[in-house]
Amino acid sequence: ASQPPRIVDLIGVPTDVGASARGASMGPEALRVAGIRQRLEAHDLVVHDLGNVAGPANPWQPPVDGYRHLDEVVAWNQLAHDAVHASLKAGHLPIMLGGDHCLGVGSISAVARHCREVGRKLRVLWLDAHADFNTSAITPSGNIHGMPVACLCGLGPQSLTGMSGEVPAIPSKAIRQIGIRSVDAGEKRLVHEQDIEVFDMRYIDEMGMRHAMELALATLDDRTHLHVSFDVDFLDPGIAPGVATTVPGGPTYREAQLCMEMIADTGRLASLDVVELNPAFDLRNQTAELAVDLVESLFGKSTLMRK
Ligand code: NNH
Ligand code: MN
Ligand code: MN
Ligand code: MN
Repeated sequence: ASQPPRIVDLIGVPTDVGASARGASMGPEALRVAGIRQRLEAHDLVVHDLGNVAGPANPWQPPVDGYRHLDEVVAWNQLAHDAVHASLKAGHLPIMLGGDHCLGVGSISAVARHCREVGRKLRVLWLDAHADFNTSAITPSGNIHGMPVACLCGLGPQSLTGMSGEVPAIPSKAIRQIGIRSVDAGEKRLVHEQDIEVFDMRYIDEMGMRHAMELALATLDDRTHLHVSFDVDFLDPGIAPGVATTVPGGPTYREAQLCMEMIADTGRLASLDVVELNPAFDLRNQTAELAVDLVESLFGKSTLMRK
């Protein structure tokens, strides 16, 4: 089997329609200002910055039937889906610069479709403080950024669940969630029902990030496409204040670095989302700079020991 592609496509998807705080739409530009392109180029990657896709404005409305801005979320996800799929089809490695995490539906359904087309297995690592497994019936907010994993597993509106051409887009057993520490009551029941493999903060406290990642990355082989969906609120708010939905008690700087380095060591990373960065909450772009630092580690930044 082939090595992962070394041409990286940066795809900006400036949304905040899936959230109830404005500002994640400024995420792509903040990541560019923090030097994401240059930092990747320093690792012998060829970087194509494709700019931002252009979708509908945020109508800033309350939820309807359990969904806030469903039409706009579908439109933006279709754009994300098409851009990510085109990048994969070209043999490139797409990095989707969000935008809020509703975009995980478009991005990962494109990855799932691509994997079906080329006969690869899929592993999705969901790095997040939240499980993102709500449905319209149980959501406390109506915010679709709290629903993408459920949608990918076939629970949600057809306009989102069907985007890859098959429902569910991915089997729940393809998913590993890491860093979870905020799960709503109804959501918790669904995560158990779907048997999602979760390495929550309690697990990381007791067993360590190293052991969690060893298990999350177990059984990858050279036919596996590894996708990382990196919600920046995964990180402890003390080091990453630039998100709208901070939850205390997240991974430290070193734990986050180890997580990324262990992913890099697999050599299987083939697509990435960086989402929920919200410059309106950030301090002097520090969270964007940290996210870029961690992305660099995902692509193999390492100390002398492992060079
Ligand atoms: N669980 C909450 C909700 O569904 C919060 C989701 N917010 C996130 N998810 N940032 O990653 O509204
Ligand atoms: Mn999320
Ligand atoms: Mn989150
Ligand atoms: Mn280096």
